[in-house]
Amino acid sequence: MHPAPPRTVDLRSDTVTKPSPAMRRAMAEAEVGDDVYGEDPTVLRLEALTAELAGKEAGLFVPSGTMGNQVALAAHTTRGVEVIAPEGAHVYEYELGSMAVLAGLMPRLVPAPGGVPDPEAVRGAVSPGRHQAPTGLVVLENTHNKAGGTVVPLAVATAIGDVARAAGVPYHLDGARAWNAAEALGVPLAIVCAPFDSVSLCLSKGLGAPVGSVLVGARALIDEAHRYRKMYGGGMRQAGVLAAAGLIAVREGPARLGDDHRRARALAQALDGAPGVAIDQGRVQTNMVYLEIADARGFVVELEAHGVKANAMGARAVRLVTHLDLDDDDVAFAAQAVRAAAEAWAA
Ligand code: TLP
Repeated sequence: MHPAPPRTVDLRSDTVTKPSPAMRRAMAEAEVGDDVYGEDPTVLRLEALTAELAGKEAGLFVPSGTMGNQVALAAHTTRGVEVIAPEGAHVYEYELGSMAVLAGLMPRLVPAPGGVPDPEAVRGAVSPGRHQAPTGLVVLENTHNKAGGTVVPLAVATAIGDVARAAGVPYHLDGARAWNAAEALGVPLAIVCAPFDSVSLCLSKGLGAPVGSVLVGARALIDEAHRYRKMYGGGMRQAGVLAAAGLIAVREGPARLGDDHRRARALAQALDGAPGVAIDQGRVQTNMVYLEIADARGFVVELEAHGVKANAMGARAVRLVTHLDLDDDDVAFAAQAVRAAAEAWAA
């Protein structure tokens, strides 16, 4: 039996953050209307601002990153086509088969070492569609969650876009953490989004909003996605109470993502050489640290007993994520607690 840990630091995800007092105030005071009629001024402001920052024509506020991806996938395609995506993609691994269930789409995964597919592998995966399902869409993820929060280089994202264009199919970015990619690359968000026809951007991850994502793209695509948002149950009526927090997240969140990245690096370095744990330091590029360890689920239980909450992301992978609700002291505590858990585990 372990004694109770002195405190608990939650590193399960950057989704666990609580809205700030300023967000709660803005939510209470938000100007609202019925967003299904396009009449919520706060939602419209959030959509316009996010689209502008991403360098796209229009935006659509949706309840989650999953819905942002799924309305985009449906709006870009017809039933019975293939969607090319990198291995480990969230749209394949963690969206409960929704592309198949909701839109009749079939995923075709391409290898993506470190989260980065080879454009030639994407070219090779394009199906002409005589006896096979034709390719209908290419998807990329930046940063790539399951590969370690890794950043896809701009040249690769552009080259894959060229492949998609040559094949005559649209190109979607799961940009749940595109702002993290922009921070790591030292470029504005619009540069990360430039090669894509649509991008789903999450406000409820590193930016700290309690709820919501914005899908951005050309007006016609966003109009079609609006239809699917309603079909999928995402017509939220007086959603300005949520968009008000989202506006603060978009205005103030990106500037502090560098702190999360610095803390993830510090955590990874502090854990270097911990017994039984391997860390690919080269993949610690944004706000995630992946530990490779035998029996990830068992180790997560051990970690919790030492005061750290983490997620197992596979049989041998434990993910630690830095976020807005942590400070340097929390990260130092977590580093020491993870090391102690690894020592207890190895003993
Ligand atoms: N990812 C969650 C889990 O589902 C794994 C997390 O804690 O990281 N795209 C990417 C790349 C994501 O990481 C996530 C969330 C989503 C889409 C979906 O966002 P939500 O949870 O808002 O539907």
